[in-house]
Amino acid sequence: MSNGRYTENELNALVEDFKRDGFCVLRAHFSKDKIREWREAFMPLLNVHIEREGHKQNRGSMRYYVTLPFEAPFADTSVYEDADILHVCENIVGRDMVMCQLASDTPLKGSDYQEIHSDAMPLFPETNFETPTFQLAVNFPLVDVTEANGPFEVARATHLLPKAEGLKLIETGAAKLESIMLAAGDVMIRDVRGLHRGTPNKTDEPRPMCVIGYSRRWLYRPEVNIRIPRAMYETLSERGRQLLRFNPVVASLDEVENEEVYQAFAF
Ligand SMILES: O=C(O)CCC(=O)C(=O)O
Repeated sequence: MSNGRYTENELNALVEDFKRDGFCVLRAHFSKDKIREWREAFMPLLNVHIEREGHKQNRGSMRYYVTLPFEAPFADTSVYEDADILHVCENIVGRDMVMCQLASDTPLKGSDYQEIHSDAMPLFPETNFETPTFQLAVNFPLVDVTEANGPFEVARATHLLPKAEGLKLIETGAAKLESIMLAAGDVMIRDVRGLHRGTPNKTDEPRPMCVIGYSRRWLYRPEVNIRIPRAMYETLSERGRQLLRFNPVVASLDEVENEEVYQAFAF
């Protein structure tokens, strides 16, 4: 049960939006100050990533996927244990869900349209069958998204379709890619299979979009994990320990390999 901003009815409506469209949006959910704090901490990390391994262009031209370290300000219970977000997510992927990803996607000037894709491979590729939702991305931008800085585009109600069927709907115009205009503080919860793409950022400012992954407890994505420093682990709440239970606990973040392993991303 949430003790957040929304009533039970409003939360149920968000879950219904999600089930119908493959995503739902919580407007003005985080404070502008919180988002500013994250952005200020994020920009140096993006610069280090670009310096060290930017040549890999891991999400296409001038577009970068960067894992966020599980330390302040990103290891923030007011974000990853947010009552409303957890309520919606639990009602979709189960009370025993896990948090498996804390990262960011950032297009810069020179980025391009990505191919239309899903973020997960089919669970049963030998069949033409898609299951109910098993993996969620909770996305929130660290700047206001505008037409100019590369809005995320998604085709509504493609999350439960085999990819080829979804693509056909888009090709024939029966489904349309829509720009999701999120302001700093807005949050989108989406099924990672909803067909989507990144669009070009034509401005001089990066457009970081954070992603927190929550998934069914049995899902294993070797491309993502959250390394939890031992000292941080000791401070986690009971709910935090439960959510993060399958992630590695490490002595210190200085000792872990920081190279991004999540390179193949479009399924
Ligand atoms: O950042 C975006 O707008 C979309 C990025 C994306 O879909 C991806 O890299 O898989």
